[in-house]
Amino acid sequence: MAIGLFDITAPKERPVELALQAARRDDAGYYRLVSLRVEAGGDAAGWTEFHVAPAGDDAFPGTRERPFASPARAVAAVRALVAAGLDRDVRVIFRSGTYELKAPLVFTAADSGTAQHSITYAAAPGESVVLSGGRRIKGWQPVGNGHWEAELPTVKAGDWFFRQLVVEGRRAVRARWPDEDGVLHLATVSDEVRSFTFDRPLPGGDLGSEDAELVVYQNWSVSRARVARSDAERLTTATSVGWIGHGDMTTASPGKPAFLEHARAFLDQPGEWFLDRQAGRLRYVGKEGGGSDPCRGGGAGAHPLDEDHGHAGTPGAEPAL
Ligand SMILES: [Ca+2]
Repeated sequence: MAIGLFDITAPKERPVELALQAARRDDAGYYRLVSLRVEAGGDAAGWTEFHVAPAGDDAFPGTRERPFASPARAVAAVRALVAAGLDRDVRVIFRSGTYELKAPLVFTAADSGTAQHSITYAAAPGESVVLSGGRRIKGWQPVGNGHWEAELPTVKAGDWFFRQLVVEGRRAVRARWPDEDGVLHLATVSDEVRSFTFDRPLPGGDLGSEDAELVVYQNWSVSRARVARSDAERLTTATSVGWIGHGDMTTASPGKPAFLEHARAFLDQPGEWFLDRQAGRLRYVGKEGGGSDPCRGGGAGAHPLDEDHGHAGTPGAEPAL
């Protein structure tokens, strides 16, 4: 079934905006209207609107002309309306750009709309909005062989550790072995599914102190476990690998493909990275030609906000936005 997308907006000087959002072509060949929105804009039409823009200011009132700067400020403004009792719908409109969050955005019942009035957070029509939990990493230094390093005192202090690095808008590869064009295979697996041998010797000596992980491709899932210790012949993980007790389909077993991830010894391909927790040093292998080094790329962002902020909550307390 064909779906047509339209975005028709009246000129700014006219008070009414018309947006024909989607139309669907039925079997007879007619386009069927899915949703039609006619907006008069903000309070005049019976809803409250807040605007957020990267060039805004949290001291501003959050209007279209004087927008907030941060999503958190908008959430606080909405929360105040909820606390006072909603008497109309609320919309928060984000202008295009990347919003770097200093803390997770957490929504609770205190942010909720009601059965009568909704709360909507949305990008401005046709604009691209990114909410990023990344922290920009600065101070990259070349250390030879096309490698770059950045000192991260917060990592060394034990206050930060991350598993993702974004360079030039793309998720970089945690240093791995074998590289993406190959795998190794499990040869033997202990009864408790924590001790393994492979079809070839392992590099890197004892990987137990490097936050290395064993990744195993199961039949319809991928398992990973922290490496507790290893040598060239045998590797032991901190936990059992797979969904144990569910048969070979989901449990690491001889013959399954696997790879190792995150050790200094695996840094041999452009775009790979490794975070030395003890030293507080992040190392990145620059891409050939130098055009993609993290310095020239405008910095790299690691994403520390992947913690689970879900709330068990009480029944009926989930926010309705
Ligand atoms: Ca590698």
